[in-house]
Amino acid sequence: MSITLNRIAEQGTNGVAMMPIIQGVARAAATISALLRSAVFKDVLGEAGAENVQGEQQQKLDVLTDEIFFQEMRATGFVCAVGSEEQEQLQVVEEYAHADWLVLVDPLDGSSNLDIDGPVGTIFSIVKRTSPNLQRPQEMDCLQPGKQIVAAGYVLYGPATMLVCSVGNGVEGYSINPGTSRFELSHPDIRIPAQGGYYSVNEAYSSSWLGGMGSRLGRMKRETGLGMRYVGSMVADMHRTLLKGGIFLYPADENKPNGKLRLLYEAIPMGFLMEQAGGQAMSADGRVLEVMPQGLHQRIPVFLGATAAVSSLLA
Ligand code: AHM
Ligand code: MG
Repeated sequence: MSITLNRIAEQGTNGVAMMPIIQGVARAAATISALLRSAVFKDVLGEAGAENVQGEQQQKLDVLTDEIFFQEMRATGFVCAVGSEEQEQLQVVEEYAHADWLVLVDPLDGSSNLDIDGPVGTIFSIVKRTSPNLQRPQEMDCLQPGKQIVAAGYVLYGPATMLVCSVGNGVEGYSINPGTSRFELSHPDIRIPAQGGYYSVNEAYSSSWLGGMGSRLGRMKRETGLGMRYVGSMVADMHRTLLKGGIFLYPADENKPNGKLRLLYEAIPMGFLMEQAGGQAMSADGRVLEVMPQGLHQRIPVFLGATAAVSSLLA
């Protein structure tokens, strides 16, 4: 008998509250997965002709997936606003502006992989609003340190479509079963292996890394003997790191003094999952989950992985 997402309701103190929102994420994921499979036959690949708030070219699929995700969050009835990497400002769900929960999302991470049929993903986290429910939700409601988020996860659109999530009670993975079209539990209790695995970083930037990262990485490679893998799609690189062990990092460099990855949309949700899976999630000055966000689109260097690898790198 297969186990469905309903199992989330039985987990920890937040499972019941989180389940309808994570089911909304799953509906969005199923729609996005189908859209990606048929994208090459429709006019939805390539650039949308606009830049996002980060000054990056938006792909048509960035725009479409952002809209799909927002509509599914609205449909849950439990989400008062969505903060998205693709939107400069918080998007309020007008009908449910008094609801308790905000969702932060990178609807299509790694979208530079789309042209080569490479893996991409959706990353999300869920926080409880801090403003009174009678008010409209505001940006401030999103600016909470990662240790206060209640749930996070990602969807990997690879050979299988997989939802990996945590409600603060460990990490589980559910895969779409093409026979039933439902997400079914495929990876219970994901724990990062303490030893082995790979290091994963864009080493092309090593000559301009800051903070002595080049020599730190050299030392870590000697101490751990890890091999190297890098997809350039954070969800795929994190997924491998969680399942196989090792470390994923995106350090600061001369051209990107705060790194590339976004605190709210990428670092916090992935850091939450990494800690829930028994690993470490660090930035330049300490735990990712302790960093107080200053803005919706803030960037931060990240070092996520097994304790031995992270300690060896940052010692
Ligand atoms: P995106 O959100 O615009 O897709 O950018 C984030 C992606 C991550 O998935 C990945 O880890 C990183 O950018 C790769 O960057 P680089 O090409 O500099 O190695
Ligand atoms: Mg993105």
